[in-house]
Parts: sequence; structure tokens; C-alpha cells
Amino acid sequence: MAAQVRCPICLNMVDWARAQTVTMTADNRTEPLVRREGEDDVVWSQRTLNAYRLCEGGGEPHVLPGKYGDFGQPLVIGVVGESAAGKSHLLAAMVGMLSDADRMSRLGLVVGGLDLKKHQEYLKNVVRPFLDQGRGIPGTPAGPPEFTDALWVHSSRTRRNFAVAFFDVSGEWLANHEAEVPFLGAAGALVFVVDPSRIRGLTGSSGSVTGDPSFDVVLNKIARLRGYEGEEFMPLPAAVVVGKSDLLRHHEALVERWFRDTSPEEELELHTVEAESEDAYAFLSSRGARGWLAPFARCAPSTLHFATATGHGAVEEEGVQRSPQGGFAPRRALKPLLALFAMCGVLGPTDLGQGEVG
Ligand SMILES: Nc1nc2c(ncn2[C@@H]2O[C@H](COP(=O)(O)OP(=O)(O)O)[C@@H](O)[C@H]2O)c(=O)[nH]1
Ligand SMILES: [Mg+2]
Ligand SMILES: [Zn+2]
Repeated sequence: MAAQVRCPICLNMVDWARAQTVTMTADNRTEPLVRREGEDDVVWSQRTLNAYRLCEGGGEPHVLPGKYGDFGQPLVIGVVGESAAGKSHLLAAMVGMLSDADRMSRLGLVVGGLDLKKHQEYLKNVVRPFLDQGRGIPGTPAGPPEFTDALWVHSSRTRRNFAVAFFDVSGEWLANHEAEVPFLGAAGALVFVVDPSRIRGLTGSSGSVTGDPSFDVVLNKIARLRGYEGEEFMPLPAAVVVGKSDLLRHHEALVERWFRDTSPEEELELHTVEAESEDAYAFLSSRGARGWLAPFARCAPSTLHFATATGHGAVEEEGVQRSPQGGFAPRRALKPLLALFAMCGVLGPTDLGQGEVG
């Protein structure tokens, strides 16, 4: 258990052992939950299954998942990109694959929900309809960053447990509320989602040539918050993902290579990350998209990836986006997260270049 945990909502340090355990009532109030004298461990565990911890560090008291600080300093991963870049679909694909116990066991990982209720709801309402029934994910309402999901990850290779929390940030909100994004002060790793359909000339003649403005907002804000201004690199692991690669692969040889010659097994291996990073770097820099490389230039260590969260484009029926093929089929969506896990020590000493995983 960590003695002090940084709260991603207000940025204050929480004395975890002393933070009040609470439950949420039906009308969203918190109610203290106190262990009864001599209460059996199993009974107490059952009663605290859906409990939270109260943070009274700043302003209105707010809650964190009950086990958030039980495994040391949590790993907070922010998913960054402008609105409609594909963040929500990518994150759902990643969490869907993290929930595949067989795949995870091949990496020596066991993954479960940290806030069980939230995790089950996210799987039931978002991830499964997306992967199994081909239902697109509705646009994220513009609002402050929130936990999308929080997981605990046990790694048999490092023999450690980690709390991992994901934040999906609305790009527009971020641009207009630069001063109010405290969670960036707690972020331990970032996923930057590059939308190729916003890069002029890649999938159409419209689009930008200067990059995704939300990348700069995040990089500058973190530099200021953590005192990295004036330094060439920020010590913050980052994975830059060229998403929606299904729109590119059939006419871009550098992209196609990573979809044609690879297998589901390869997607679990990290020794190809260096080569993929080189290709993605060459691709973006040769296609007038250097602006999207800013996170790679500023964050260290960092990697570059190609991925598709949906596998193919969605069609719209009665205002709802659907897969025309019954279900969506993400490809290479997990690897950026595994690369981040390796950079953050979750997967153990891992060589992202020529070596073996773990
Ligand atoms: N072709 C294709 N479209 C995608 C992919 N991922 C997301 N989209 C589409 O991009 C749009 C925005 O996605 P969303 O995840 O909501 O973006 P967000 O605003 O960044 O969270 C939706 O219409 C999705 O169907 C992908 O991998 N391939
Ligand atoms: Mg979204
Ligand atoms: Zn707090």
C-alpha cells in the first residue's frame, strides 16, 4: 500500500491508510463505511466491494476507487487527441483486449476491474456492444476529464500489482479549459491518437498541416506543471498511435506492412516496436505530418504505432454508427498499451528493441 497517493482529480496527496472508506447512496451522496468491531475479513471485503475512498484534499470532497492506492502509486494513463480522433474507440478496444484472460496470461498478466461497478458497466455498455454487436461508441460529451475505467494489473514477471486508471479527454474541452486539467499533473503515461483523416492529403484533400492542437495543449501544460519548461525532453512515457489505419493500409505500403505480415501472436510481442516506430516516424514525416510528431520529440521514452480500433469504417443507421460486418475487429490496438506497460515497468525489464518480452 502506498503511504501517499496523488489524487488525479485535485492533485493533492492522499494519506491512503487514513482516507475514509465510503459508499455511494442512490442519490449520489457519500456515506461512511466503518468496519464493525471484530468484523470477519470476508464480510468486510464483501461490504467494501463497491466502496470508494474520500479525498478531501481540495474543494468539494470527491471519491476515488476503493483500491486505488492499495498497490503503490497508480499508473494514470491519459488518452489525448482532438474530438473524433478515435480515442474512445481505441480505449474500448484496448480494455476489451485487456479483458481477454487467455491473451493476458501469455504476457504473465492478470487484469481485473479496480472500481468493479464502473468496470462492469463499461464492459457491458461500451466494450461488448462495440466488439460483439458492432455498435459504435457515441461521442464523448465535452466535459472535464473523467476516469473511463480503472483496472488492477498483476504481473507475474515483476511479481507486482498495479492500479491503472484511464482518462479519456474531450479535445474541445481541453482547448477551452487549459487551466483546469489537474489530472495531467498526475498522468504517468500518455497515448496520443493521431487521426490520419485530419492530415491534409492522406485520406482526402482537406485537413491540417500543422498537427493536433490538443497535443500541444497537453505537452505545454505538463511541462509547466512539472517544471520541464526549457528542457528538451520530458521524462514521461508516451505512445503515439496512428489510428484509423484501415483508412491508410491499402494504399500506403509502410502501413500495410504492419497489417499484412503480422499475426495476432505478433501483436503481443514487443521486439517489433522499434521497427514499427521507425516506419511510423518515416510515414508521418514524409507525408507532411511532422506536426503530429511533437509528442515523440518531447516525451522520453516514446514509441510510434499503427492501429485500427474498428478494422473498417462504420455506417450510420438511424443516427447510430454500426459495423457493416456485424462486429468491429480492432487490429494492433493493444500493442501501444503494452509498449507503455513496458516503459512504465508493468511488464518488467523489457527490451523494446531487439530483445524478448519480460
Ligand atoms: N475507419 C475508422 N474509423 C474509426 C476508427 N476509430 C474510430 N473511428 C470513427 O471515428 C469517429 C470518432 O471516434 P471516437 O472514438 O468517438 O473519437 P473521440 O472523440 O476521439 O473519442 C467515429 O465515427 C468512429 O466510428 C478506426 O479505427 N477506423
Ligand atoms: Mg471520445
Ligand atoms: Zn482529490
